[in-house]
Amino acid sequence: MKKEAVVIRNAGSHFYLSRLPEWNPFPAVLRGRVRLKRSESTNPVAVGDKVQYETPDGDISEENPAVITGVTDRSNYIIRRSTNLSRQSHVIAANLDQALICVSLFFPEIKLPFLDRLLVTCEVYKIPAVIVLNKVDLYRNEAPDAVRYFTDIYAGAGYRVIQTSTLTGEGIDEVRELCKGKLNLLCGESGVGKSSLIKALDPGLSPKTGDISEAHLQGKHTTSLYEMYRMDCGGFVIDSPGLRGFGLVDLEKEEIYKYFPEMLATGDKCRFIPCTHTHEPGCAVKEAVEKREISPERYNSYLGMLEEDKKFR
Ligand SMILES: Nc1nc2c(ncn2[C@@H]2O[C@H](COP(=O)(O)OP(=O)(O)O)[C@@H](O)[C@H]2O)c(=O)[nH]1
Ligand SMILES: [Mg+2]
Ligand SMILES: [Zn+2]
Repeated sequence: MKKEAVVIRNAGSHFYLSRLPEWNPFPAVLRGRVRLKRSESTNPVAVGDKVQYETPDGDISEENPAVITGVTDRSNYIIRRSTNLSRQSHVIAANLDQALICVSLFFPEIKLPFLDRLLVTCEVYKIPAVIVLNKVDLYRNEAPDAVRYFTDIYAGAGYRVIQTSTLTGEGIDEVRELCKGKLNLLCGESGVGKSSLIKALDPGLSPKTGDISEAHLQGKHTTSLYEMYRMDCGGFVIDSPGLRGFGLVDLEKEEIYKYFPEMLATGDKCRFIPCTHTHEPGCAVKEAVEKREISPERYNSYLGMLEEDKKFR
């Protein structure tokens, strides 16, 4: 009988598997054939993948790991480009129920185009996304307008925004409630508090936090660690390193606007179809931006993606 499990940890070519929803982590390696079959990405197997495996003779250990022999088709997955200039992709996680996109307005200062790219990626792969606005203890009193402005943009685009502080515990119950019974990916820039959030959601867990050199360590020679945690509340969460180069591979230029939910409806009303929503007369999207029904920031991110798209073709 084939044995099946889920990948719960991936660092380079090292894996941990577990049966879910049980939790019995054990080490595993990849059989070469699996590697070749899925060579379009730099990692053929990612956290969240359902895999088939064989057990070795004797007890499973780091020195005597299980062997992954196959991967079940994914219901969805999120990828990034391996490097800024390559078309090769790296699978971050697979089979997700929800993405929690962690941001902070300051410390580090938010980069809206980066957030929008994450959101578009989730839309492309039909993964429901929630924005976790963390560290509000640091700036909400000092910059209430910035908080309101941000929330208006993203609530206006149709996203749920939850204000949290892992320091005061604000908003943590709400996030935990959303995580129950789901496989959640926690993503966002380095330093916004992703690992701290996991600790706050379940104090029994201890992902590494506060490593300020994390971004710097993400160079070519270090291996990024993706790790799933089982939370007390009955949900699972994948911690990811600060992600850059979140790429959209194979997205037609004419399609990009469809992954901005607030542009999707408006984009049908343009005079010319297809419309790139840049220079065409009678463009309903541009009119909506002028009327501020669509936020100029989101539109700006859209334009940035169009530009970037050109570079990769
Ligand atoms: N003031 C404040 N600091 C936080 C909060 N959440 C995380 N931090 C701090 O931000 C730094 C980065 O946190 P970490 O969880 O490692 O971020 P990650 O890189 O996204 O995983 C650490 O020094 C945390 O103590 C928060 O809600 N409020
Ligand atoms: Mg972290
Ligand atoms: Zn248009």
